[in-house]
Amino acid sequence: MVKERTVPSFQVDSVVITREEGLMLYEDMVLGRLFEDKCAEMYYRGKMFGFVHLYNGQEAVSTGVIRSMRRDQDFVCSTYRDHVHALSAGVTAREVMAELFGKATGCSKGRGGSMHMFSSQHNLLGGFAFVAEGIPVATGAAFQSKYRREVMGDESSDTVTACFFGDGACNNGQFYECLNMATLWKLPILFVVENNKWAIGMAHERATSDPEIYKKGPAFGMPGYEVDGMDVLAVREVAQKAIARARAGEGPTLIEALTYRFRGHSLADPDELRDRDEKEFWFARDPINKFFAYLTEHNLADSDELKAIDKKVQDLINDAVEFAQTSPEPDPSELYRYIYADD
Ligand SMILES: Cc1ncc(C[n+]2csc(CCOP(=O)(O)OP(=O)(O)O)c2C)c(N)n1
Ligand SMILES: [Mg+2]
Repeated sequence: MVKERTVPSFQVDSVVITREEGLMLYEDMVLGRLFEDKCAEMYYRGKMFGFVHLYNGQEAVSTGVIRSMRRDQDFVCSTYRDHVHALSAGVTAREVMAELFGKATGCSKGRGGSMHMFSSQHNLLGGFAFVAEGIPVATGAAFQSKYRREVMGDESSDTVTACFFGDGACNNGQFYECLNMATLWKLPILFVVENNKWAIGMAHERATSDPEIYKKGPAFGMPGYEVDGMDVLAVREVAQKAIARARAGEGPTLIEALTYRFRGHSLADPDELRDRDEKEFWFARDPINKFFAYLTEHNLADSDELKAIDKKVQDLINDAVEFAQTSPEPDPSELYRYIYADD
């Protein structure tokens, strides 16, 4: 039997959510899951190229954090595993799918592909392909929020940045440098580690001095929280606390969400290294099934209603594929466009 880290307990009964919030969180997670399933299908049909990293299993983290933020005002920074962060941030399924197909209608105009989702409209700072590369960019975004308020006198500048990265990124120097500066300058940022136990084929415990990443927060003078990353309500509660702290000018927070990717590292990974028992343990904790049960048990929704949401989301994704397929390729004459911000 695999020995798993004990996930902190969370009292769901202490949570207050309205039916509307519950349905919104559910729909956001289902959108992430069904979108990724469709990507796998399209990738194996040869519709997209390069590496494609799916987010299945980790939905509660994206939804719990990003849907607690102010859409289009707060900033989100991602990694190469970025499709679902983009969707939670408000980028449409059409634009994300078209980007994956390399089409001119994609959110990065077809120039980025899977690992480089970007949207200035939704303050999505990008997916970054180098491990930990987004952390300094997100730290810079948090810095500008504070600079605008304190140096340029813009009282309304109270935006918050959420920076997502993996357990593997926490062994990279940029992580430590940014934690240091974020506390030093009390920056409004959430460092969200999605600890899915693996960095490609490297097990987290084999690669790091102290596998409990949240403990590194207090070492840099910021709170560190360990949270069940398969429970959207637990993630949401911790995120709300960290966002309130950041918005109040009290500084950064490190959140370690314990989660698991349900598929291989990328669609090119046969996923033969991870233990079967380990996978079964985490599959049984599927965040969508868990939240489905919560909503029905607490009489916030009935199963038919939730299944109708699944169907609506599936239709939306089918429409996104149709849109991507029928969209034009970028025009070769535009090869040098969108290199500089003025474009
Ligand atoms: C600087 C750098 N080194 C190595 C790689 C190759 N690489 C791509 S993903 C990855 C694993 C990262 O794992 P983690 O941060 O846990 O994120 P996850 O894939 O689990 O979401 C590595 C080593 C890279 N992209 N960038
Ligand atoms: Mg990982």
